[in-house]
Amino acid sequence: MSIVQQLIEKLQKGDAKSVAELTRQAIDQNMGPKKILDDGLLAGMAVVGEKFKKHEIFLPHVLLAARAMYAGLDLLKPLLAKDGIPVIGKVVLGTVQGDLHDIGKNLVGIMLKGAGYEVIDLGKDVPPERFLDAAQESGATIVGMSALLTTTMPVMKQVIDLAKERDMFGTLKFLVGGAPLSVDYAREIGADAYCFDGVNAVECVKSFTVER
Ligand code: B1M
Repeated sequence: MSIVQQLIEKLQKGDAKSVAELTRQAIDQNMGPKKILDDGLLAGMAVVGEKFKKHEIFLPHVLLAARAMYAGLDLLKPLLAKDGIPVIGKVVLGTVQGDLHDIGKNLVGIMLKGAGYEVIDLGKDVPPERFLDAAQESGATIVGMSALLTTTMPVMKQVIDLAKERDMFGTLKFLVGGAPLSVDYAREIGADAYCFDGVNAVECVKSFTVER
């Protein structure tokens, strides 16, 4: 079995130690970091995402797989930068105030980083002004917000309204996601895109499918 196939298998099993070892081996064999990422780690995560969607695996498996992915990604990060994968944009990312669900947001962050974006991850329970301050400080042009609770969804609108007040609305693109959201809700609050998963978030960031 090739190293990338082994990576895909071990990542699915959430075996962080083996994923780190295999990633190290692949690096030592001069496999390019982009190939290790795309054909190994991201391919493994894509299988995990599909299985999770079909209820073939459950949340603890997703968490373990994500941890294994980080074990490999940590080794690749410096090489990816050296390999000249250009930072194609900066994204401020966080779970909105009052909401402690950060697993989906973290997966989105991984996918965006893998696609070449610099991610400024503000964590969870992030107050509205923090999103905008971070964008201003970092020069990011994209703000990504996650919410998993119907009670915290309205915080996204508060962020966008605050951007309008601060005259930042025209210069920022707002990307929203999380299980209770929808395209209609994204439109209603003035967001530029609603994304249903990490892969889709990358596509959304690239194309911004929801029109204002
Ligand atoms: Co809570 N929880 N939870 N929870 N929790 C839900 C969300 C819930 C649906 C469970 C249920 O009742 N069936 C329900 C919400 C109901 C609602 O409002 N609609 C709920 C509740 C009610 C609560 C509490 C209020 C429970 C209580 O205390 N009574 C409480 C609230 C705490 C708070 O946030 N203030 C609570 C707490 C928790 C834990 C802390 C125990 C834990 C979170 C741990 C953590 O995140 N570190 C937790 C969990 C794990 C869940 C479930 C089981 C799983 C969520 C998850 O991580 N899914 C969830 C039930 C469920 O969804 N089946 C539930 C996996 C993750 C990969 O998917 O987050 O959807 P998801 O992310 C996806 C997409 O949505 C999308 O991409 C991701 C990858 O595919 N996406 C984005 C997400 N963000 C995006 C951003 C983007 C783009 C795409 O761009 C920026």
